[in-house]
Amino acid sequence: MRECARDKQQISGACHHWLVEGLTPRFAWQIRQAVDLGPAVVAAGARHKLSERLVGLLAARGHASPAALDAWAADARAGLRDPALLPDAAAFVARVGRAVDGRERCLVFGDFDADGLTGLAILAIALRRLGLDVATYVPDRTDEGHGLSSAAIERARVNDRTLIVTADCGTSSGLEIELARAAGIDVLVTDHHRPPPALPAAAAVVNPMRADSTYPDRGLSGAGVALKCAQLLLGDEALELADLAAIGTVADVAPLVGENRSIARLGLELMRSRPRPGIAALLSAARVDAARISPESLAFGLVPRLNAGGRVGDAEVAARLLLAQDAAEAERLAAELEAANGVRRELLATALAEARAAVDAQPDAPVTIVAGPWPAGIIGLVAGRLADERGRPAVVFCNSADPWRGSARSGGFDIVAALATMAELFDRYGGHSAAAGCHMPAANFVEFCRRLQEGAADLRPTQPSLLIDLVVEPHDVDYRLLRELAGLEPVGTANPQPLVGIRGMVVSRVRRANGGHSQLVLRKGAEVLDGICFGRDDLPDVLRDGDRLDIVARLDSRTFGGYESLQLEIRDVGPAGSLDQVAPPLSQPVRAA
Ligand SMILES: [Mn+2]
Repeated sequence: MRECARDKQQISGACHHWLVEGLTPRFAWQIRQAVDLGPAVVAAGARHKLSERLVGLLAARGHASPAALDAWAADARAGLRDPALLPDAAAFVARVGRAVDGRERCLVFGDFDADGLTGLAILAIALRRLGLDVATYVPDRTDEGHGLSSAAIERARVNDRTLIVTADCGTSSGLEIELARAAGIDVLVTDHHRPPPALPAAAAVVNPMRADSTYPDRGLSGAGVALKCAQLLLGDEALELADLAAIGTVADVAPLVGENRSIARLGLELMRSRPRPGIAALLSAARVDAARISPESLAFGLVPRLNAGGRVGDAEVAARLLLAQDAAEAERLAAELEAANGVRRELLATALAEARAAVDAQPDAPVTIVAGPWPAGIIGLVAGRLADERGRPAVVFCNSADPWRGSARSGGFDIVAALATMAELFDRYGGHSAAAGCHMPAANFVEFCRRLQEGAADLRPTQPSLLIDLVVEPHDVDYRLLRELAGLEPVGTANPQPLVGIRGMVVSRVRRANGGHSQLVLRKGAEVLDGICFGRDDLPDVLRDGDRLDIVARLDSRTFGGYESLQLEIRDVGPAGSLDQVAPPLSQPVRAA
């Protein structure tokens, strides 16, 4: 063992220095590959008054040409595409025009999650602005499931509604659309889901994912497609609805690059400056300061509340909230959602505890599979948590009715491809590489477990990783760096929060904080920096004053007692020198254009 220079810090005979070295990072650290900036890129950065460090960060994230930097720095509206390029745009406009001329009554049908609900609100507002009589319909998650439902068609029929417009669904509802046609109802589909081989016989299928689509951006959410349809009808006036589209975009974890970045920028600005009543009520329920609203606060504050109705109560409440015109009504509906969200939280906590207890009995299984009497609206959340915690795929079933409902999360494994190899076990299944769902007769459970575990036998739990944007010395951590990092906003999916690796920070104080977190005071020269490490209550046991650490953190600014100060949101810690041991990228640096 190495000689310890700090005898007084020896603990129960062991040298403390050894303990710090024994502190290994929880994550696999990776450093984003630096790009060799050419003079044209440096010049483009200077033209937009971006610091060279920020240009370097952007280039390493793939914005490595003058054109990409121009697009990044441009006005948000400049990033919007021409909605007329969407497939069936002309048919959509023509059919709505006929409805206006004929004073037809319409029904807007939206999926029960936050993307569908915001898409529904966008379309309902846009169609009403044209003078149409519009009713809305949100299907029940348990009774009706995803896609246009026959109950909605029946509702339209008895109320003499002759046009249905879908939001975030409908591309796979061929049978229901036939039913509607037989009842004399036309359907306009607006959607972003991957289409089946045959498109439905709708009056229009506005979906950028169609095989024949030439739309230049394939990342739109369902609410994003709804916004583009509103643009077709209202022109620039539709951009007042970008707040709703931004929520749907974040809720659907759509990439915040390309057109989605523009939608997010426009929408966040609207929510900061003049939120509509429903959003103002949700922000105050979630205790989100409108001035600090971000994709992250939407994802953690607003989206779970909008989804709560669909999961444990009535999703129509969320639709009415988004459409509410006065503050009093909005507050009442937001309180209803708040109650549903509380129930959702309790159900999730109970289901998670029960599921964890069950899977503890199968520690070595390559896939976590568990069934329990949990609500169908909760099992996807349970599967997501188990996949994260255990670093491997998870499938969670609701077994309270036969067929069972199942929800799967990939944990880095193509789950829908695995389900496809045993399609005969399901009544139905679907999804994408990261998340999938199925309906399965209870009798098939044993066979399902056997085949999925066998198929995944080679899988090993993966150590989650942190991708570091920039490695700096402690004296580089200042407000200037924070401002430059803010140049990457809005951050979210596909444009993540920038992480900074900081070399050799010295621990000045460490203590346990409420809620299983640790608070650290770290020295940089003569000054100190406050840090918080969420979800780690072990640090006070392994760290002592004077220890030298490398840390990976996100920079933030906190206001406390009227003073603003930098704060480090620490994602991981390792002994000093850890950052120098991160393996360099295997490939050669990319040269910028
Ligand atoms: Mn969607």
